[in-house]
Amino acid sequence: MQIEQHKIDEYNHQHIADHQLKFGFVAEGVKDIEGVMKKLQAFQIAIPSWALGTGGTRFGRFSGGGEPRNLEEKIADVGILHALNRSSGAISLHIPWDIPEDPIAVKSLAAQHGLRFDAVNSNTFQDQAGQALSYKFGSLQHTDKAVRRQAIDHNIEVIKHGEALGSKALTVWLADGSNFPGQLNFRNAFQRTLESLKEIYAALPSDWKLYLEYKCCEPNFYSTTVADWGQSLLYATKLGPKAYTLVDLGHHLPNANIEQIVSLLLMEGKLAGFHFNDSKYGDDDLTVGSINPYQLFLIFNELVEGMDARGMDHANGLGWMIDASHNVKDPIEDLLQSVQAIKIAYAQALLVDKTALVAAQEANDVALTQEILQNANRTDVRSLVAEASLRSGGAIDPIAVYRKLKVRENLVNERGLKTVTTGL
Ligand SMILES: [Mn+2]
Repeated sequence: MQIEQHKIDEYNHQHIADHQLKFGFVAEGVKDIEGVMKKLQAFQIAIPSWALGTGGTRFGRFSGGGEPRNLEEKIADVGILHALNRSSGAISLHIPWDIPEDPIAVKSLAAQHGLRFDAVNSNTFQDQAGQALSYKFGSLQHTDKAVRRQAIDHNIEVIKHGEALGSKALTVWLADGSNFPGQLNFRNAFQRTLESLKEIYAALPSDWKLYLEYKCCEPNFYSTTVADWGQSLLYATKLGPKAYTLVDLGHHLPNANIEQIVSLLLMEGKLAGFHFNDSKYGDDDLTVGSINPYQLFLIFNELVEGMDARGMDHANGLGWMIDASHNVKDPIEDLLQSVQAIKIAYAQALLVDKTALVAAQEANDVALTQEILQNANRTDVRSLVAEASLRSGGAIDPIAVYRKLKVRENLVNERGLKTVTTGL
């Protein structure tokens, strides 16, 4: 289904008075409200193709109804999201779960929904049906050169799919590592992985980037061959200027200071971008902002400060993507909540009084630095995010419209109750 613009406008019209009251109150305290609005409107977050189906755990999956059955229906779902919030204008494909059979048709379908294709993601963390060699003991790190060759070729094939759709980056996340002490020679694993990555890097088109994602543990429980930002940065530095470190919020050891990692990667010009999610225990893949919204704000504060220091465009300077699983919610509602949380944190970061903060930092006025940050963080910016959506043709309250228009019920009618999303 496609959401008709007049239905969004109708909802907005009914709630405009209340919205304007709230917006006017907050906007009055913002120095450059029009500048903030422009930045909020421009900021787009890519939706991964695997997030449109209900996620699960290794113990089970409880699917909802009306899940997209193919790539075309996944694009339609991102189209629904984008129509509602005007902030989800890109889709990130996972290969081989979503191989575009007819790239020209797929590209034009996406364009009809106002969507572009973000980074493409390869998959060497599982064996596909009919695959010649197994990734049981790793892919790019494997002791057997033939397995490494297969994994390299897969990544090059993913680049080709991405090229046909207009993507500009390849995201590599490796499950490679070891489950038990002694299983792996760490240096050999690193060197083999580096050699494999060099071949993939050499196949990148000139205007492409390689995003190397790290993860501290899981699925391997003893060591991971790209385990943390230091290791990812080491690979990225050895590979060259087109290689960058990708930060996934759920891929750190507990209590890691992610905002500091972000700050230093930005300083070095090696930050690729983000996979947004939230977690309490590990790689929980929960809705962005559902557990620790203050950390998200602190991360955005570093992002804004670091990007401004380098003169980068906030909307296009880095890759922004959600990577979450929402295993008991309607995926579309969950994604609307995630995008909302990201825009709230971004808006709050834009409100930080930078001049005052720098002065307080230089004067070692610790209490004042905290006051300045929390003053921005404690501002209720929801009406600013709503106004940005409204000005771009989206809904003041995307989830309310989604429910009012009974989108999920319509999707169940169209697709059926027991549909299964490819890849899950
Ligand atoms: Mn990720």
